[in-house]
Amino acid sequence: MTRPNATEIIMTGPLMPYAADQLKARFTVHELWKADDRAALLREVADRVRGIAGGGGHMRTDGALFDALPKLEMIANFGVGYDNVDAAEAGKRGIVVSNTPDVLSDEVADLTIGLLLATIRQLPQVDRYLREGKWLKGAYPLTTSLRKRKVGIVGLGRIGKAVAHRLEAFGVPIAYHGRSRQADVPYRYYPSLVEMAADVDTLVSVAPGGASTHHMINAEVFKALGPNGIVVNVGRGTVIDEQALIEALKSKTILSAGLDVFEDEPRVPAELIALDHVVLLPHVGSASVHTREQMGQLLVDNLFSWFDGKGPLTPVPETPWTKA
Ligand code: NAP
Ligand code: 8YV
Repeated sequence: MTRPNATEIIMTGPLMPYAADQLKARFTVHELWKADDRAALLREVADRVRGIAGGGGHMRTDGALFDALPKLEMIANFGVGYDNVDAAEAGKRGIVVSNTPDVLSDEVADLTIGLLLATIRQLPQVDRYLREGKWLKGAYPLTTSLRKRKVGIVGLGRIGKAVAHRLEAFGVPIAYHGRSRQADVPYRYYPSLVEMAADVDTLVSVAPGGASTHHMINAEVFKALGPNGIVVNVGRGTVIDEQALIEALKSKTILSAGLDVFEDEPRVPAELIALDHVVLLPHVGSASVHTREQMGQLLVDNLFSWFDGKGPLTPVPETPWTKA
């Protein structure tokens, strides 16, 4: 709906009504993904649009879109990961990008522990076994265990730390890999991912997407992890070389994997789906009503704060903002 004299923004894809309704109450919102001719809509609104509300599963927000929207001031991303936004290019053009950190960390960490245990104790497979009436013919085979495992976390950030905190209660040794050693964390730091993989048997990746992490978990890492190895990925699919993972699972170079994220979502390779010794989730790490509402509210609050002249609440590091 057009609101007289209201600031105009674009939504690049659907947002939950909880957030979308608040945006529509204040702004004139152009729903780009609904337009039959997106280029024509962009031409029509080019000189008026000052903000974008977008999200992980939406269209890529990059230089081509910035070119089309010369008055663009701010992009509010629905999600803490913003690899779908060219934030470096936005920064060069003075466009601010915000994301939704912290409000989802506990939810994603809970899911990560669930996925880790489901993978190790084969919970979906065990459930299928019972439903298929196989228990009547005999007990399910014994599984591997979290006991005696050593866990290496790839990306010990906000969510990685929440995962590590939970794992402490399970009594397993914890190590981490990132670009730098962190002061004040009690876990062993590995500057080399391959060396960490060789010393642990369970990798949990919570690293962001983008060029610097692309395929960092690859054939060499799987070989180092070894035949008892389990890989859990809740960060971004592009961090794992998916084809190398499929080969490693088929050849039993590693034991199993639990994945919430994939290289080309929502498309998951048929070869992966065909494997029974993996647990696959459709990117549901933050997908509870409670947490999605928190994320939606933070997106809305960022846009409102910006257009109230108070700056963004949670800008990404590539577009820092200081009050003039
Ligand atoms: P964060 O606090 O920024 O943590 C990211 C961590 O990754 C940091 O510890 C960083 O450490 C490390 N890292 C970054 N680049 C790296 C590189 N090139 N090599 C090695 N380590 C690197 O972010 P967060 O809030 O924890 O979120 C992490 C990611 O989780 C998001 O970006 C998103 O992709 C994903 N996520 C997924 C879901 C889901 O539903 N599955 C939900 C929320 C978030 P250094 O700086 O020391 O390298
Ligand atoms: C969301 C996520 O599912 O925050 C992130 O980085 O991956 C998830 O919380 C996603 O961003 C929504 O599109």
